[in-house]
Amino acid sequence: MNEFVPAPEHRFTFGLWTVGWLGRDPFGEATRAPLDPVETVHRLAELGAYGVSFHDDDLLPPDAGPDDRQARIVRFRKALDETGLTVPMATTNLFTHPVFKDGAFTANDRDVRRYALRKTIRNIDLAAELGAGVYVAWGGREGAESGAAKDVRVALDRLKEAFDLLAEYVTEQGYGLRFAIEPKPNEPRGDILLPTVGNALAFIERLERPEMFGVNPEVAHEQMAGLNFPHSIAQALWAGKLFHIDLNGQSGIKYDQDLRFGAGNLRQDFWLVDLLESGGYTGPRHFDFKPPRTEDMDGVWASAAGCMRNYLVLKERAAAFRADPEVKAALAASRLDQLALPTAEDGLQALLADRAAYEDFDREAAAARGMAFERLDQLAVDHLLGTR
Ligand code: DIG
Ligand code: MN
Ligand code: MN
Repeated sequence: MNEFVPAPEHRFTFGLWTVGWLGRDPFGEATRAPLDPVETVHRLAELGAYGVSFHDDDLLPPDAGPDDRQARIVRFRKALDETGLTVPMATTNLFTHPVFKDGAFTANDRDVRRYALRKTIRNIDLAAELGAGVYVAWGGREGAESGAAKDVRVALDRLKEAFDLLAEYVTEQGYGLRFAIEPKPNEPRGDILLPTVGNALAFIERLERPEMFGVNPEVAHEQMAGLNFPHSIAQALWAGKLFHIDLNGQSGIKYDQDLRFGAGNLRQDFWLVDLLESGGYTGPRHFDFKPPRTEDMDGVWASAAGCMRNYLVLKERAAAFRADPEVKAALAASRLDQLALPTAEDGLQALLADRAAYEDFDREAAAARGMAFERLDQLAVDHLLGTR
């Protein structure tokens, strides 16, 4: 079957660190050799990707001298020019080096926090130079394993201070960059600050320039907390704060699996793609996944191709669901059109005076109505399974 062929118009992007993951985990050594970012750019272009994203350290060894740094940037830009791939997003590695063992922006040691800010600012300059529109901040080490080790209120003061400074810098430089905070509940810290989309949205509202900040939700991270990822995305969209997204797969409440997209909770993936394709999100469909350490390089590229194929299959299945006349009838039978009606567009006084809303309301009759959700959901399952 020749359909579901990825193309740049689909805006699929991958982190250099994903297909470049060496396969090292807490229980085993690397199973793959390092991947040259230039090869990654060419291979992803061949697969139909639109762009790549990177942490500073993925592209530039932290101790690279100025000449080496510049040569690597020139090689990377040449590959981008040759393939037409873009760099919509960049981010900072504030979690690998031991210096960040107690965090970066919320490390107890003030000098570590100042180093983390300067490391971030240095990569913001490169991100702007490469045309990125979004700068992601994943606070993987911002957190604690024990109660007295981190006064969370004070840590949030430091986190606010860091983001306010970064926003001040981007504004002063005139960069067209916005920030996307990426929540995660735990791992590698016992508990990570800003654990869910909800926490991040609430935090953003307390910043000095909240309009410069949105979220970068990741499928596996919300699902690790047992949450419904499409619901998290719906609230981010509702708040106008879905600035970026990390797509991957997760099967239940366990360690962060970072499976290829479509290999985890397929029902939530179906509703996610339905929402992304109808909810006005125009950003990259970014994959932040780890090809299992069982795979050789052929397996890595098959895994990357699978991310995009699964998205395109779900996109087609969701569109077919929405176009199905029986689905439209089933949505009406479940009164989704009524949900879209304001409850009291006639205002408070009219509501208080409306006897049908309380004094004459037939509660038993209303309670007796069936919602017809099962028939509606079975239609969705049939479309997901391709049996309609
Ligand atoms: C992990 O899910 C994090 C890091 O890989 C990176 O900082 C971020 C970018 O999408 N996701
Ligand atoms: Mn993850
Ligand atoms: Mn991620």
